[in-house]
Order: sequence, then C-alpha cells, then structure tokens
Amino acid sequence: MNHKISFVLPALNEENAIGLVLDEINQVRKELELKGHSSEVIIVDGKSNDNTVEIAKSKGAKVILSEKGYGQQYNLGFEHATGEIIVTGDTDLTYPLEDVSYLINFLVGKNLDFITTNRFAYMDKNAMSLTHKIGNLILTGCTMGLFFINIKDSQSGMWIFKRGILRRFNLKSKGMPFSQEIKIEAFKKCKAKELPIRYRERIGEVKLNTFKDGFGNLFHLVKKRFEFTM
Ligand SMILES: Nc1nc2c(ncn2[C@@H]2O[C@H](COP(=O)(O)OP(=O)(O)OP(=O)(O)O)[C@@H](O)[C@H]2O)c(=O)[nH]1
Ligand SMILES: [Mg+2]
Repeated sequence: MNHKISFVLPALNEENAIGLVLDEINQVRKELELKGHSSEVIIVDGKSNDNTVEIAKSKGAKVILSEKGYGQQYNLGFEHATGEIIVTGDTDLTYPLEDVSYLINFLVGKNLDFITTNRFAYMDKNAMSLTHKIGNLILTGCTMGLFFINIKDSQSGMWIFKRGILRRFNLKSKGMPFSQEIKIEAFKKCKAKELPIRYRERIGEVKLNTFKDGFGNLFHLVKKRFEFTM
C-alpha cells in the first residue's frame, strides 16, 4: 500500500547541519518515491537567528515559524503535517534518517502505531558526553520505574508513527520533556516498540544544558505520574 510520509523536524540555530540533514532526507524521499510513497518535509523553526530558515527553504523544505520550545515546535509541526505516517528527528545530523525506509516498512509490516529508537545500541564514540549519558540513564530508569514501560532510551528524538494516534495522546509539554511524554503516551495507549539505531556525533553547537534540562525532565516525569493517578 502507498502512503504519504511527513518528515517533521524542529530547528534552533542549526545552520551548520540542516543542509546536510535535508540532503539525507531528500535522498530517502527518492527511495520512498520509487516504492510508490509520497512525502513532505516540514521544518519548524524556533526563532533561529542564523541562516537555518534560508538553508531549509533552499533545500525544498516547508518552513513553519514557531515560538521557541522543542514540544511547542513539534505540536505545531504535527498540526501542519498531512501524511499518514510522521517521521521525526533533530536537525543536527545525529539521527540516521537514511534508515527511514526500513523503519517505515517495520511499522507497517508489524502493524505498529509507534516506533521510538534506541541511540545507545550503535552510538558513535563522541556522540554523547559522559554526563549526558548518565543523565539519560537516570531519566530512562525513572520513566521505566514510574510508568512500568520497558525502554532503553527515553530521550531519543527519532520516532516513526501513524499520525492518527496523536488524537489519543495527552501532550502538554512545551519544552524538552515532550520527548519522554510522547513515548509514555505511546507505550500506554497504543502498539509501540523501540528499535536500535546508529547515533552520530552532532554538527554544530550543543544547546542542551545537562543539569537544567535533566532536572526539568525529571520534574516533568514526577508531575506526569501524579496526573496519571488522578
Ligand atoms: N535544545 C533545544 N533544542 C531545540 C529547541 N527548539 C528546537 N530545538 C531543536 O531540537 C533538536 C534537539 O535539540 P538538541 O540540542 O539537539 O538536543 P539533544 O539531541 O538532546 O542533544 P545533542 O546531543 O546536543 O544533540 C535540535 O534539532 C534543535 O535544533 C530548544 O528550545 N532547545
Ligand atoms: Mg540532537
């Protein structure tokens, strides 16, 4: 069966990487087209003050201007997406978008609703700092313990899912906790699976603050767990 695929990616000052990310996506779009699928690319910009928007447009992406905020940007991008299947990822060249065709086959072939990815399976040597790794481990452990779901990477930003399931999700986070929130919703409410991927070293400046974002995400987990029991 033929599908329309929407690539939705948030961007914040990614001028050094976004052109390469879109080259990789455009290559995948050709592969998808040969299989009879159509596609669109939506970049949701959070007020970048470099050339991110211009480069994205020059590579053929549809650019949506948003307030800054990872979750806020994703929610706006999802509203604009028209494909039955949504593919996400960062605009920093870390995620293997070249594997999207395989991942879509897996989603459809196994009749899943949602796939998230495990970056720790095949991580390049310098792709993640030690503090960031420890933070991820703690957050993933807390997600498993508080919500009784079995995943290895609660913070991965590459998901492949059927757009229709978003209706059933209660997504409140405007910032970085959006990543764990969408997984919790998916594993609680539909057929979801985590698959291993390669994770590459980022191009461009690191924007995450391990401690600020780490504690923010931890606080969000506790708050969300409390809501679940209400
Ligand atoms: N950190 C951050 N990233 C944002 C924001 N808005 C959009 N983004 C984009 O969201 C993606 C995820 O942010 P990253 O800073 O790469 O976070 P990360 O992947 O956990 O950390 P890295 O290991 O540094 O890649 C990137 O494509 C950013 O450009 C924001 O408000 N904060
Ligand atoms: Mg990243």
